[in-house]
Amino acid sequence: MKSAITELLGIEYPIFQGGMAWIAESTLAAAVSNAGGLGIIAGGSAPIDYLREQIRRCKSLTDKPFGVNIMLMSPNAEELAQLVIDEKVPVVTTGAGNPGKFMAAWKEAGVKVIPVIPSVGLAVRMQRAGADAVIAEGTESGGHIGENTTMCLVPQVVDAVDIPVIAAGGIADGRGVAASFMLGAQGVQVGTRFLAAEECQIHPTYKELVVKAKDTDSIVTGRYTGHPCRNVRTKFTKKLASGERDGSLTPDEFEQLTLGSLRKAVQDGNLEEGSFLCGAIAGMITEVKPAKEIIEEMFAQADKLLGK
Ligand code: TUI
Repeated sequence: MKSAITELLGIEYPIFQGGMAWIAESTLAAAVSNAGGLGIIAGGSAPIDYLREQIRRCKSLTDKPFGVNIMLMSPNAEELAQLVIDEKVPVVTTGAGNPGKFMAAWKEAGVKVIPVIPSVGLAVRMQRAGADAVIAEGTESGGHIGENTTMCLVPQVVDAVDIPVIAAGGIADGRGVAASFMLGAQGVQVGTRFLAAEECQIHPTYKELVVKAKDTDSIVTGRYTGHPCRNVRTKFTKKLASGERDGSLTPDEFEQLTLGSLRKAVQDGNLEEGSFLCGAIAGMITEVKPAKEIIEEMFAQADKLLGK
């Protein structure tokens, strides 16, 4: 399926695997790239030596393009911004902030830069700063989220910029892909569906939570800290949500409780203290499959719906 994004990046399917912190490592990224999408290694707040090793491992597992996501709130963002240049990573996506100060260096090094944006204003600023495309991410996404929905945000961003727009948030099958294209997007970014990819290295408890989730099983916590986050509804996240609602947890206490909670979910499957980030579409996901099957099924369905 050709689009401005497959042309820009030299990939077969216009799909990015989300750069999910603690989750998106080289095995998953290489599987997605080998299947014709764009696999992405998450920088998160991981040490630079680990990320260098992950980038090199990904290169050894695939000769296809892949990307690195830089979470701009990470203390390592600056070092990682340089690492992707040194390692000649072809594509960078960014999240949780404005990557403006890194843009000139990336452009000069020939890195394709594709920021995640939660608003039209930031999309326009990113286009002006030289972004090659933007990922318009709706509040349906897992993890750290903006306020606007994919359905409302994508067409408004498409109208406001001339560069290609990738839709993200709530997309997990061919219907979501087709809908995104109808809104004017040239590609999609998918996170939650890849949590249930065979190659995804998260704890089995995490995969089971995603596969068993119903439509009402995602919950947003932490609005009052300024960092709202969508997770699987568990005893832990229900406790956070009620502490936030009734004031029994101060924002500081909330931050203390959630410190390290993503690692506890991903590595330990810890239901008592872990934050299992997931998108609002988790309820639609019922099976663990190889990344290649996920992608091929998604685009076969989208092609049919789009009348190709
Ligand atoms: O970044 C994400 N999702 C994430 S990051 C993450 S790890 C984390 N750890 C601690 C605190 C917060 C997160 C888990 N999930 N998605 C991309 C995304 N970017 N969503 C929203 C934004 C965003 C928000 C504000 C992008 C730019 C932005 O700019 C504000 C500005 O500076 O103008």
